[in-house]
Amino acid sequence: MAAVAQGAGPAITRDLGQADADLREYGACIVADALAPELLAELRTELYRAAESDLQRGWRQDYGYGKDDHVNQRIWNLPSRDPLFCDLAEHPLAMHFVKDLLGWPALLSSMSANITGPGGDSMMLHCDQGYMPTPWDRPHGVNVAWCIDDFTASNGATAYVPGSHLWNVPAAGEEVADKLVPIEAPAGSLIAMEGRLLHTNGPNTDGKRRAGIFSWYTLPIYLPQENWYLSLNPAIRQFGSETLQTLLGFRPQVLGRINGMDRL
Ligand SMILES: O=C(O)CCC(=O)C(=O)O
Repeated sequence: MAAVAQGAGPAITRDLGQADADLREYGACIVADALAPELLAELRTELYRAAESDLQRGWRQDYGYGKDDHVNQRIWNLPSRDPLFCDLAEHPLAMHFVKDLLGWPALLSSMSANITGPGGDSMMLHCDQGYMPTPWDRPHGVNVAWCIDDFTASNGATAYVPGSHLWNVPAAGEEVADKLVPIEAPAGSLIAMEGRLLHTNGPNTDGKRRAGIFSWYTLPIYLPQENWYLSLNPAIRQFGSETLQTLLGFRPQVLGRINGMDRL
């Protein structure tokens, strides 16, 4: 990745009205202290436990989104790893941005962690709704990212092109590399990125891992990226809240009906 631009883009805020405005202007917003310290600590413990378990069992996965990188570790299907991640999927702040940008009902398309490791490279510059048919004139999804570690310019922080959501293009090449801005935010912050925003993660050059959790929500007309019907821990079907069942596609509305009905 080329040198990153500094100083552009929204400031971190605690004001949700400001965050909503930033999301519309820049395609991203950053909310400070979104996670209470105790919850952040628990999430961090569970996430790194899952990462370690995958490493030890040989279940480790990389995901360079079009690039061959074997340093960054991806952990998919987080709701099945621990109920804490289910709570995070329906966290009031996440639901705020989902309802604001997409309306309701919406689907949780995937929920995964990206742990950038020392020496890890950036993934391909992309926008999350890049697989959805164009032309676009609105977001069809929103990615709610949770900073589990501090995000810094040297440890692989998410980097994005401010305002690129308004270009309405699925991808861009190296010509935009000098417009990339790293999102520097302390652990416990939330970053919301609307689906058309061009972004990636930065290279990690500082010797420590950086974990972020990425909850990708879409309009309820798209097949989810994670096949919840096959991969979800059944306990979540049994005990999950109504909001969670809706997000996971188990509360049919217009689509996904059973013999034409919205209940079994
Ligand atoms: O790890 C990051 O900072 C970015 C991850 C990302 O771009 C994605 O999951 O779509």
